[in-house]
Amino acid sequence: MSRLDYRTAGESHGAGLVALVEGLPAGVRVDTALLNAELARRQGGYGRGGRMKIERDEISVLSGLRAGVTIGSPIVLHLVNRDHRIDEAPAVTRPRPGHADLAGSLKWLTTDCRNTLERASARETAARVAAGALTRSLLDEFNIDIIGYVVRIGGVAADFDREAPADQLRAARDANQAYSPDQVAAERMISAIKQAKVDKDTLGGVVEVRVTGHPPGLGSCMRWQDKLDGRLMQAVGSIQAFKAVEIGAGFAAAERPGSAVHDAIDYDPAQRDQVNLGFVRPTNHAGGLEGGMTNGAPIVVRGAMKPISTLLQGMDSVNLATKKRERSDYERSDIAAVPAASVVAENVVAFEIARAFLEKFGGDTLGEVRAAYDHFLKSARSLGSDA
Ligand code: EPS
Repeated sequence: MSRLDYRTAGESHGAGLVALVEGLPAGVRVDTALLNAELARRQGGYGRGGRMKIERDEISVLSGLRAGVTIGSPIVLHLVNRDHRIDEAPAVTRPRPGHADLAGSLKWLTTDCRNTLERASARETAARVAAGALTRSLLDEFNIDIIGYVVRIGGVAADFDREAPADQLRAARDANQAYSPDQVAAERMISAIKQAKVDKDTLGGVVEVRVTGHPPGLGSCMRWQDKLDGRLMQAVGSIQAFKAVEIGAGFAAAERPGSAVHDAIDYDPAQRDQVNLGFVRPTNHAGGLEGGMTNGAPIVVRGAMKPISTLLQGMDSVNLATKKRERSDYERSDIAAVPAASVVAENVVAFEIARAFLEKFGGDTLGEVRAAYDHFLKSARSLGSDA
């Protein structure tokens, strides 16, 4: 039985993208409609450029399923690039500050940034969304819910009840093109993106992901590699253009005394049958993770995305062929991709939660996973004695 893992391949203007997923147990019915819905959401959101009018990301499953159900073999997910023109695409010799152009050209010893940008491009996130969305079919079996949304674009911040039920948050998020649960802020975010376009500029923002319904004990404090907070930070921090990741109170926790940061522990026997096993926390500054392990509270992860690095106005740069000062190259691009990035964040978090879930409850078949999960909850509930 292999550990749940995935790899991606594909260039932005190559023939297509592939995600190879290993380690899902046999017996999981895969909802390809859900995969396609997540891919469509990633293509959307206000601020996207012309490319998304060309592409129509629809998944083909090349292996790993029989009649829509996993059989334990590696699963290959394939997406076609309609804008396939990598061999004809022009050289890019004036690196765009903020993009991978300069660092990659120096690394791979070329004056043409295209080799790097083709892979560094956020097009690759479609494959990551496909892999993450695939694991939702497993997570759904255990009522684990994951939602990602936008909490800031540029200077506009959202304000809403984060503790609202996930379905309510999802309906509010899906009611606007900023993918933010705050409708008023969403309108202002869209205006800010429109203004950035007029200014030939771009905008970044902050996305947040909430996980609920998962049991305590995912991740481990025993090896640094297994700490789930660090793994979520890598999953989110490795999304193209992300520059910071916070869990729970994050950076704000460093400014407050311990008594105002740590979440008191209470026990409510009425909640014993819920996944928190009855252990109630009046606050959740820890973002659901203590010691690199889930503690039964919702997981809250935030990621900050810098503005898109391709500017219509260009920026000061240097032509790599001549070493002369010139404005950076312009490649067709998005003005803001923060809404799309919230979909990516949601699905990379899903993958990491599924991986941690299978580390604790893994088996070759879904039935074995369910038995391990039920056994754990039963044992955890019988710890100590109720007052
Ligand atoms: C990107 C540039 C644009 C974006 C692209 C990311 O692509 P193009 O150069 O073809 O216009 O649309 O994002 C995607 C293709 C996508 O699927 O998200 C870049 O340089 O990072």
